[in-house]
Amino acid sequence: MKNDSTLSGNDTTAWGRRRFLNTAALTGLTLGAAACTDKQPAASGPTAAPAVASNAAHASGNDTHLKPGELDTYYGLWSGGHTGDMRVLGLPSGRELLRIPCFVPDALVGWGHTNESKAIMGTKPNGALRYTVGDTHHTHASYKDGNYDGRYAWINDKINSRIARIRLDYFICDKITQLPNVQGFHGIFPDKRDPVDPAINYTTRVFCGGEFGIPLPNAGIEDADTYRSLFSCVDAETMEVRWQVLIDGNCDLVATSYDGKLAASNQYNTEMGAKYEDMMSAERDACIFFNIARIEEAVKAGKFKTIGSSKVPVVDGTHAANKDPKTALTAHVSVPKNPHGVNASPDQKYFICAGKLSPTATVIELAKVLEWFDGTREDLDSSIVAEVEIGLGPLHTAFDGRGNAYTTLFLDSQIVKWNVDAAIKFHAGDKNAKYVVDRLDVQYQPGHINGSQSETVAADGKYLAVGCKFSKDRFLPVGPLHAENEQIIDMSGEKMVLLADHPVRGEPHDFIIFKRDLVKPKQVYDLDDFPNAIKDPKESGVFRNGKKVTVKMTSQAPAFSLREFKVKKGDEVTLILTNLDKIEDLTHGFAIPNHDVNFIVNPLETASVTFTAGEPGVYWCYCTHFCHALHLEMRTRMIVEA
Ligand code: CUK
Ligand code: CUA
Ligand code: CA
Repeated sequence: MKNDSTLSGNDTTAWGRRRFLNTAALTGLTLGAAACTDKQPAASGPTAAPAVASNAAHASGNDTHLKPGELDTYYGLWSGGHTGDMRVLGLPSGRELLRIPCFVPDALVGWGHTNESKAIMGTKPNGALRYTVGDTHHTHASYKDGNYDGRYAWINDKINSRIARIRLDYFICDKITQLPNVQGFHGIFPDKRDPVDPAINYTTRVFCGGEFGIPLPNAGIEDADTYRSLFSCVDAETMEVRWQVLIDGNCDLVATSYDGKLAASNQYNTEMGAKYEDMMSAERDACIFFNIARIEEAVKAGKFKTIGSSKVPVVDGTHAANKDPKTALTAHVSVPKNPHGVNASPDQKYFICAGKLSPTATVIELAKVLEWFDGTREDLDSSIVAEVEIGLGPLHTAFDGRGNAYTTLFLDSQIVKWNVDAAIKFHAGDKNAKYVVDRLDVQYQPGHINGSQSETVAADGKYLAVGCKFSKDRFLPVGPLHAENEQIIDMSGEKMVLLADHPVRGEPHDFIIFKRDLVKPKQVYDLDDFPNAIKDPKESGVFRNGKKVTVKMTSQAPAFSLREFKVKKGDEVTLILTNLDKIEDLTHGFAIPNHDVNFIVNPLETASVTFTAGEPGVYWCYCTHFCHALHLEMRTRMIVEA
């Protein structure tokens, strides 16, 4: 079935024996990973095709090779994975433009070192950072009228259940919130409008899926059968947790409807197993739907409890409490075997769950789920309008705005392009409906996929990016840790065309791609944004209050306002630096030898650090960011006296 675009929906015999991934197929999955050591690429063994072979011949002319000085037409926001940051890419070139630190300290910016960033990241009573590791998976941006509005993006930290907000005017993280009573916060998705108030046609909530069940409250070791997880709603503006929903099973990825009424999460562990064998014991799991308006009514009516020391209202979304559709807060649509990924189609009608351990994609019609909540549809599972076989190990789905879905097949190392309407017809009994349009081998083992503007009403079907977990032979070997392979695909034609490979540091997971004119980045700060700004170099100086010393300084190329400053050994020194240069791109740095201090100040930015003055001596504080012909001369002396 490799790259066999002739294999269509009615070709069921080819699929029969692969209907479900059982123990044997799971062995295949293990082999897939082990196959990295072989010459042969994993699982289904696609051969490495020449990367850009057919590009020149392709009619669309989509080209990833920009001329020097030429700008990209799209932004990509990429999750940074283990580095705990968000990466900003230009597309279609795939050039990395920026890393925005969030959850993990960053040496360029001084993130996790400046007082301002520490306040956002959170500290222990002794002033040290609460966490220095992160694991980001999913990033999504704020919406207005079904398209990105360029205000915010959000990103999750799976390890410590934190959500970070990125301001898309300055491309900085400005708030981080930790979700109470959640472990393994995985899926994240903003709502697209308010379910009740039509005037609120933009994002005001961000939904967060809790993946790991834990004792609630998490005190002592209890029987794993009693573990539960929570679905959380965070206020997009205040970043406070508004409410949580207690559920059976788990949450994984999250999707939201365009009308604001529904959010959903795929559930792979409806068994509530504590071991993987248990987690895959059932043939079907679920996609859980949350009725947002009803949940908020229940919270308003006081129908909630709280857990442990958290004050966040928790409503009951478990099966037992939600049997009556007319009052139910949640609904569970049956989906085959350990689904991974749930994605909202840009025509606003469907959510698509990928099967992972089943070779199928399940198409759920949202209007029918709403009918169940209204009491006019008895059988909730009849909201499934298609459940079609697409290939082995389906994970995530993107869209082109022309009715086609593009799903990654982890085990087959392929992207399958399939037509949603044709799949619905096939499911309804028209065995001549050919829903598989094209297949493309990718290198190798793809996870997330996304198209330009894919998860908006403005899906434009130009570029597709796919995050391949294994790169194997695609790049120069650099020891045991391979780069991952992010591939760019031209999706504008009937057939997909692979345009380029890009090595990336692991492990990005998810990303979004949107038109460049949707954001209006600012390149110079406003002095008034910083309450501690030193607006005039004349305010500079050393101000002592017992053992606490404040050093106020400004920078203007090629000098700091203080050419030297004196402190005493053991002083608690807070140094405040305002960059009074207001020219675009004129950033200064500030490093103090042997004091673990290094940070930058962008044009008209103020940042501060607090440290203890060390052994008596002279310490040359220098500018670490090339700013001027006299950059190397841009220094000041910290004189530490006994
Ligand atoms: S999960 Cu990584 S490939 Cu965290 Cu979005 Cu599917
Ligand atoms: Cu200032 Cu370099
Ligand atoms: Ca399962």
